[in-house]
Amino acid sequence: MSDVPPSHPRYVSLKTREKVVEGVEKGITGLNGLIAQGRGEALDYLIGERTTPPAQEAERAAAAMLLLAERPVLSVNGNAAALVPEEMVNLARRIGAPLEVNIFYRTEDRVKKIADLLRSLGAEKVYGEDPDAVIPGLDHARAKAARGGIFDADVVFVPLEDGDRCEALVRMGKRVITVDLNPLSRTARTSTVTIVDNVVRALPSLISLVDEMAGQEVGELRSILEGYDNRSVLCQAVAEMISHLSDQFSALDG
Ligand code: PTJ
Repeated sequence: MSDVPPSHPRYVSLKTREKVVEGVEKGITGLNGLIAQGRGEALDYLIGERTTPPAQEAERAAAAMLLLAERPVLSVNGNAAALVPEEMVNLARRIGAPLEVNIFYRTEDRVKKIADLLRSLGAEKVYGEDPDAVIPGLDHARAKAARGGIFDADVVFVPLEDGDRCEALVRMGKRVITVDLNPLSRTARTSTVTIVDNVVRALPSLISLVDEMAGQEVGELRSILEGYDNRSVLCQAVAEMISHLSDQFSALDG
C-alpha cells in the first residue's frame, strides 16, 4: 500500500484501487480489471459512495434467494478475487455453496491462481480448473463451466459479470444475482437481482443479512422474493444517482 494516510478523503477508494493493482501484480486480476475498476469508481462517485436504500432492498432479496436455493454457486472472477476473496469464501461457507472460478479473459494460469487463493482462505470446494460443460450460446472460452458448479446451479451469485454471459445463464433458467455499480448495464437489467453497490460494501452487508435471515421461515423468505421487483430497484438506483448529483450541483452552484 502506498503512503496515502487514512485521513485522506479518498482513502477507502484509493485503498480499493490498490487492491486491484495488487491483484494484477500477483497475476490474479486481468489488465482489463483495472479498466473495469476505473469505471466502477466513476459510477460509485455518482452514487455518493454509499449503500443506497434500493441496494439494501436488493441485498435482502439476494440473501433470501441464496438461503432458499437448492444448488447455489458463487462465481469468482479476477476483480472479485482481488477485492473480496475472504468474503466470497465466508459467504460460500455460510450457505454451504461451492465457489467456481469463472473468468471472462480466460487464462489457465489465472484460473489456477484464483482457485489457489480461495483454497488458501479456507474454501472447501472450488470448481473452474477442469470445466466439463459448456454454457449454450457463448463462444468457446467464455462458455466453459463445471458440472456440479455453475452448470448445474439453480442460483448463481456472480459479481461484476459480462452481459452476454449473464443473459446465457438466465436463458438456461438460472436465477442470477449480481453486484454492478452500473444500473443501466445489460448485466444489471438481465439479472434476477441486481445489487447496485460497490462489491466491497455489498459483500459484508450480504453476509450480515444471511446471518440475520438464516432462521426465518421458508414462507417469510419466499414472500420477500415475491415482493421484489428488480426493474423498480434499478429505477430507484438511477434516481439515487440523479438526486446525489443534483445535491452536488446545488452545492457547486452556491
Ligand atoms: O477476471 P475476468 O477476466 O473475469 O474479468 C473481470 C472483468 C470485471 C474485467 C470483466 O468481467 C469485465 O470486463 O467486466 P465489465 O464488462 O467491464 O463490467 C464490469 C462492471 O462492473 C461494470 O459495469 C463496472 O461499472 C462494474 N464494477 C467495476 N468495479 C466494481 C463494479 N461493480 C461493483 N463494485 C466494483 N468494485
